[in-house]
Amino acid sequence: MFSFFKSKKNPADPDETSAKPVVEPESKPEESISFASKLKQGLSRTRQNLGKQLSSLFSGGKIDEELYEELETILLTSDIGVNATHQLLENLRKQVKRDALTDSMQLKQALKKSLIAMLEPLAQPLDTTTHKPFVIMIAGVNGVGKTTSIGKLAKYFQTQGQSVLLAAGDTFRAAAREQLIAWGERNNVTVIAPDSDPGKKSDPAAIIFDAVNSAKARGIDIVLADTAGRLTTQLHLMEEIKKVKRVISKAMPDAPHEVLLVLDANTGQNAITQVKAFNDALNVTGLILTKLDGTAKGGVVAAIAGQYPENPPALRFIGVGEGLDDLRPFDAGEFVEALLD
Ligand SMILES: Nc1nc2c(ncn2[C@@H]2O[C@H](COP(=O)(O)OP(=O)(O)OP(=O)(O)O)[C@@H](O)[C@H]2O)c(=O)[nH]1
Ligand SMILES: [Mg+2]
Repeated sequence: MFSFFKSKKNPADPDETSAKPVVEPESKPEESISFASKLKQGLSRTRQNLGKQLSSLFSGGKIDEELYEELETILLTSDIGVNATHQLLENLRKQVKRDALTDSMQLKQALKKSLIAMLEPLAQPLDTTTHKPFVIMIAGVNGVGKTTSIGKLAKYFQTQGQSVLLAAGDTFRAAAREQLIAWGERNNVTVIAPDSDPGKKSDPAAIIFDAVNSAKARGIDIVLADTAGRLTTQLHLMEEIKKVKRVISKAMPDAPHEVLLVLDANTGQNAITQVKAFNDALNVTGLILTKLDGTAKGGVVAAIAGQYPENPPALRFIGVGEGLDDLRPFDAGEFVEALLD
């Protein structure tokens, strides 16, 4: 059975490290547009596509089997997935019966209600006050938005009054170190990064181990640990990230306190495969869904919910752009409003 519960840690020896703190210049003010309107704008392609089909379907007339069948087709082609589509239809039929709905015009509100009911269990905010430092490990396939999300999270937690330290645990990609340092500079936070000498090989587990110890010494509230992107089929890299997690627990027994899997909304149904593989390897405790701006695949949120009706994963944050303010905790009502108008 699938589980989003936190794992028991296996001990492992921390490696030697060449980690160094990198200190911060000034941060720049960012212009802010309301997140709800960004989300709405971001989901406009999904909304237009889905909305147009739904409004012609819900334009009045009898609620019959033919209508349910058409609705099924529309939902399936919006990346909502088979499981979620069937759950939504079942819920809709119940509402139609219970409330004695007779006209298809009444179905839009009923569908919204079903969708909110389905997505609500995903909205489980992250409580970072249970440990100090609260260690968050970020994982996911290549290019999904891990490092960018760390930058945004650093800003988010700081606005909540928490101090943050970043660990540049992606020692694989040459530019990754600089990318994280740049996010650290924008947020005015310390980054623990490997030696910049390209001749020196550095170990991601060791960097993060050092970062956790450094955060303990400095009394920092939250450690955000970046990791290199990896495909779920690269088994040696999946083993490597398991080791990273084990080594973190050597620096602090309960850590990491949160394992966040980052998913790109554009991947559609493949996101489900990624959730399964990373959860098998790491016991994922939360998800971030990025790039909801400019995607026609916003329905993947429902697909995730539909996949685990008994044990819904925690969708902690959603990302709607590349700016510092473009990440927020997931809110089912806000999301459905943006998706369906
Ligand atoms: N439009 C948009 N772009 C995003 C979002 N999040 C990340 N990106 C972009 O996606 C690209 C990849 O982001 P990264 O943060 O480098 O992704 P990563 O997962 O760290 O990549 P690797 O470390 O190479 O695996 C960058 O160009 C980001 O600006 C988002 O919510 N919306
Ligand atoms: Mg990265």
